[in-house]
Amino acid sequence: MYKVAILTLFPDMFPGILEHSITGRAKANGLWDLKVFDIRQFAKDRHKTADDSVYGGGAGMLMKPELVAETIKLAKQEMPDAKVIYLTPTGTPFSQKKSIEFANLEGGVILLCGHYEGIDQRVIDLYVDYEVSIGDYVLTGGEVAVFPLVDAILRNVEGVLGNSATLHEESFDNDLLEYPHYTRPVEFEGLEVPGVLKSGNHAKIAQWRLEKAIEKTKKVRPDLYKKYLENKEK
Ligand code: 6GU
Repeated sequence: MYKVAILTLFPDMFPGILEHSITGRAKANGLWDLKVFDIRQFAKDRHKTADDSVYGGGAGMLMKPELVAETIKLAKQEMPDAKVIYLTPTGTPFSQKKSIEFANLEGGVILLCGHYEGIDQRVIDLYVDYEVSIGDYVLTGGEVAVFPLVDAILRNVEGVLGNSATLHEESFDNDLLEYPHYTRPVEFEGLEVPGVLKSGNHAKIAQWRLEKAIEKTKKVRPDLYKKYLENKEK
């Protein structure tokens, strides 16, 4: 069973969407497990303060380091071999490749959701194994980012997708976006299904799909297309 721990100031947000659809079914089937840890539980004062001001001045607050550290230590008691991943806009970009790497972590993942301006650097230095961002935009907190991150990881966990989809080619394999898909009817609002897809000629279909994948990638993701060309030469 793949183990996920989420460390957050907003435990009520979970399991949320992870309880639905494919990830929800996989959880019900015992393929993965979620434990949510409330960082605020370690707050000492009557107001349960979880933030503090930043040394050197400036706007914004930081999560109190001792609360974050205590929560990580508690999660590690249950998952001693897990890696700690801190979700922050200043992290390494998350990717399909990273999602596979994280899915293969035997000890599971402890996901730390950042809030306010983030966390004290010493907590990162002492406890964090990976810092990841889900894209070049700023979210209100790591909780929002942890849903797509966990979903993308779980797709790579044995059994989650069922056997039908596992060996299926998909976007970001070999640095190409996927080709377009069609279903019935043959004609829809004046547009026809490309003839080759109805030909039954599997070599021709594969060739057409590759061409379309290249065309699409070149148009919407020139950066990825460049990578594809570079890797193809090797
Ligand atoms: Cl992981 N957290 C926040 N707060 N903003 C982000 C992000 C994470 N990834 C992109 N933007």
